[in-house]
Order: sequence, then C-alpha cells, then structure tokens
Amino acid sequence: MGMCKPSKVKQARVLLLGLDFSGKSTILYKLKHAKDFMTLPTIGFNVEMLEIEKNIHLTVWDVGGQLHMRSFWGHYCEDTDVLVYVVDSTDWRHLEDSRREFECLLKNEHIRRVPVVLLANKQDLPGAFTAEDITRKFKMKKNCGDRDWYVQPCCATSGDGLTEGFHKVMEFIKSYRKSAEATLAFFKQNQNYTGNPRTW
Ligand code: G3D
Ligand code: MG
Repeated sequence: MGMCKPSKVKQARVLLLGLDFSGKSTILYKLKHAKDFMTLPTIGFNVEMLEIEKNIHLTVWDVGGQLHMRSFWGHYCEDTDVLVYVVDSTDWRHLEDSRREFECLLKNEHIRRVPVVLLANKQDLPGAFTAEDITRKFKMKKNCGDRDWYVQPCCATSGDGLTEGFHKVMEFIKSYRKSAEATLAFFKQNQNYTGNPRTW
C-alpha cells in the first residue's frame, strides 16, 4: 500500500482592506492574472489564492470597503498573518476617514500583533501623496509601533510596486510564523498553556 507524502505547501492568510475605490480588487487581480482587469464594485468579498513564492499559498481576502461593509471587517480578522491596507493616495477628501478606519481595525484583538503593509496606491495620478506623506498622515510609527510595518508606494493599474509590496508581505509572514513557533516551543513546556499561535 502506498504512503501519502506530507504536503510541502504552506498556507497563509492575507487580509486586504481599505476604503472602497482605493484599488483593492485591481491589486488582487493584477497579482493573480498579471494583466489589466476590469473591476466592479465588490459586493461582499473576493477571495483568491496567490503563490508569490513557491510552496507558500496566500489566501487573500479582499473585503468590500463601502461604509456599510466596514463594520464587518472585524469578522475577517481571525487567523490573519498579514494585514494589507490600501490607500487611494489622491483621495485627500477621504484620507482622514481611511486613517480612522485603519486605527479602529488595528484595535481588533485577532490582529493585535499582526504585521501591516500599507499600500499607497494610485501613484501614477497627479497630486498623489507620497509614501512618506501617507506614513506621516497615518501616524504609522505611533499606530504600528508594536508590530512590523511597511509603507509601499504603488500603482495597481500598471503593477508598479506590487511585487515589492508583496515580497514584504512574504518576509513578514515568515518572521511572524517563526516567532509564533518560538512562542509555542517555549510554552509547550508549560502544561497549562492553551493558546494557539500561528505556526506552519
Ligand atoms: P476597490 O476594490 O478598493 O473598491 P477597485 O477598488 O480595485 O475596484 O478600483 C477602483 C477604481 O480605481 C477603478 O477604476 C480602478 O481601475 C482604479 N484604480 C485602481 N488602482 C489604480 C491606480 O493605481 N491608478 C489609477 N489611475 N487608477 C486605479 P474604474 O474607473 O474602473 O472604476
Ligand atoms: Mg473591490
């Protein structure tokens, strides 16, 4: 009788959030299909599997960012390895809204120490705030001081900056899982430990 080889493929979960129209679905499908893609306003969510690195499968959840959907964001946080938050860098009218939603999201207990990659999208458009502007406006040092974070300028329609942004996602996932493994090893000696850290 043959024996099944254990699968070498590792799984991780990425939560892709941001206000509606910031470019989340364009990013998801640009990475998935590597070509331009017509997006429609997302009703509910889109979910796709991406393989940015061999043998690591990212399940990416792109949840609608309309006002009525934002109250559901919290329901998607559990088991998340990295939060990717997308900002329309030209939409100065809604920048404060976006920052407020971001700060609220960071308080969710399921993503308390989860790393954050913030994508400063639509850099191709005139008047776009730079990644440095967005870093300051989103008070990244203060708001994300307790976790790994990175701000990546990008243009979802051309794809510029997406590879760099998602390589950062991969780097963060690996170090997040490694520290979870160390935590698990440490606490395994303690019989009373009932936690469930995210290990491979
Ligand atoms: P969402 O999923 O966050 O709601 P979408 O956003 O991905 O649906 O994108 C909203 C609109 O912004 C789309 O335009 C899309 O083409 C555009 N967009 C996304 N990223 C960029 C970018 O980097 N540069 C520019 N110039 N436009 C971008 P339409 O007109 O199709 O609704
Ligand atoms: Mg969408």
